[in-house]
Amino acid sequence: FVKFTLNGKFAQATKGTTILEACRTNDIFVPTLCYHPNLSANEECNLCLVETDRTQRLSRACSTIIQEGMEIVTNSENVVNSVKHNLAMILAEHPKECTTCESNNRCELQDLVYRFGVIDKFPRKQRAYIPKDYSSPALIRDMNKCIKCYRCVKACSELQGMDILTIGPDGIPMTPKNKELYTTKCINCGACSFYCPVGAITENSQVREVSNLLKNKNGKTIVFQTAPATRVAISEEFGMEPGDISTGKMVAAIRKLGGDVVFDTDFTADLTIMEEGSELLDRIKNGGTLPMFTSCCPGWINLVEKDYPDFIPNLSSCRSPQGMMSSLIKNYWAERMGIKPEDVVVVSIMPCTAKKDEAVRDQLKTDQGLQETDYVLTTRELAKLIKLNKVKFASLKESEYNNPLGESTGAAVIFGNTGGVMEAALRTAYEIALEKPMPTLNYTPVRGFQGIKEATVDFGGIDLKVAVIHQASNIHEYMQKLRNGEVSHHFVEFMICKGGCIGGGGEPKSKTSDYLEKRMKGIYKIDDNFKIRKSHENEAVKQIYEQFFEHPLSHKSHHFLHTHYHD
Ligand code: HC0
Ligand code: SF4
Repeated sequence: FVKFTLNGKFAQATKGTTILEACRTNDIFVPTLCYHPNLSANEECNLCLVETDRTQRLSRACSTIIQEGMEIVTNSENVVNSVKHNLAMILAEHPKECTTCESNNRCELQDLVYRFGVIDKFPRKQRAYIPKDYSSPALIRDMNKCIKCYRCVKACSELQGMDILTIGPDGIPMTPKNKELYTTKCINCGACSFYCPVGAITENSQVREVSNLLKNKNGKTIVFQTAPATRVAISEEFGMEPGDISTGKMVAAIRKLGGDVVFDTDFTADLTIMEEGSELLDRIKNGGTLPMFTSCCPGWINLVEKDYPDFIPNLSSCRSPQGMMSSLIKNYWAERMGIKPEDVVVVSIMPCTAKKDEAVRDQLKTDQGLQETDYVLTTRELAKLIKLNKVKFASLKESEYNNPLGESTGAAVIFGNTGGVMEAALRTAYEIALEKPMPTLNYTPVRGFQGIKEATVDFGGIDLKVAVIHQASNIHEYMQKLRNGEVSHHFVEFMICKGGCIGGGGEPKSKTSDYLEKRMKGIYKIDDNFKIRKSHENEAVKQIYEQFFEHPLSHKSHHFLHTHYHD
């Protein structure tokens, strides 16, 4: 331990602690823009200034290690004036477009400028205009708003191992050869947008379109679907804790906004297990390509298509649950309801920016050429829509999903956590193959935050070898090992974001250090409380097979629930 004083009060911390970490533990506010606890420190923004001795010399709190006996002052006039000066310099280069900026009200620069009462005193420093990049359906880049904190660069390289963004000659992050994002090897994961403190990289928002649609329906029926991971994260936008379960309030809010029908993507997560589990057993029995890879994460699909096209045959042919749900709504449900598919608009609520990209895939259109998922709003965007309409989320009375496509199980909701698809698949595949339930439903070897998890399940005669990988940097490591023949598995689950969908690039930008753990716990709590925790026991799933698909992997399921990929 080292002992020191913090604004005159005695404190202690373990050796090696930075001043910034100690301030945060002691609830002392220190302004930062380039710092994020999940990324390495880079000393770019010059805002975390503190005095560390009795002179007025300033140090950066993010990179200064506390020494025994240090006298740290964070609130002197000298510190405050220096922070204000540095903020004013950043502001001089920043476009004043707050009122129309996607990041308005969640912008870290805006917060600090307000908090310190910074006056926009310097003459505008004109930077050469950089054309906005609207190429991606998932993300928009307006690098004129960049404050050179490089959190996007670090998210892309340190967390995702993608290295799409590098620091350009003018100090602004750039894509390879300055190409439009969509034409690079970017997988649209949205990690860059999640970590951007301002509005330089944001989700390609469809809030206005959906808002207008809900106000002026023009005879259309608006059908929503909500992904597993949204229900434990949206709460954070309304002052509740990460992991607080808001399923019923989220459904109620959507109804209040004008949504006509609300289905649960969890229903098609159960359906995915039926199809994908059967596909796995079929591949094992009939010598199909192994290991089979899960196919529900659209960032992962982009990565295979762009970086590992030789592994396309390993991908399950199942559409993602989002894709299956939209297909069911337009091709099955609409007809049953006597509504023309062109009069149905599907709005999908996802924790993920890459789902916006998945939605526009050519393969995911109806036979008549209609896009099946019309709009994708991230969890952040749904929260914005709710706030714009002044819906009092926290006090809403809970509402239930519509049926039959709103019925689900505990197996479906755990899709939102890394390892969840695997655990759900094992619960069903084991029981179908061995005609007895798995000894334990909570299959812990595939749970938790370890980057690469491996397990062997005794599948009555064969040892089924499975692996679960999350976060793109770990995926690169695994794929290298697979190429080199250093690993061998039957079935592998891949999720591009850390923690799985709960850590999606479109989730609320929570600042606590434990938000992922809390969201993960929230998901497992929902599963624990479900009466039915296995996909094949979902009555509505059984019914849809009886009435329409007949059996998994039938001709009809192939047509409506499966897909193919680009190489
Ligand atoms: Fe996921 Fe999904 S679980 S990818 O992580 O499979 O986005 O939440 O909706 O589609 O269900 C995301 C989350 C989904 C899909 C489901 C899968
Ligand atoms: Fe990198 Fe993901 Fe951002 Fe693309 S979306 S630039 S891969 S962090």
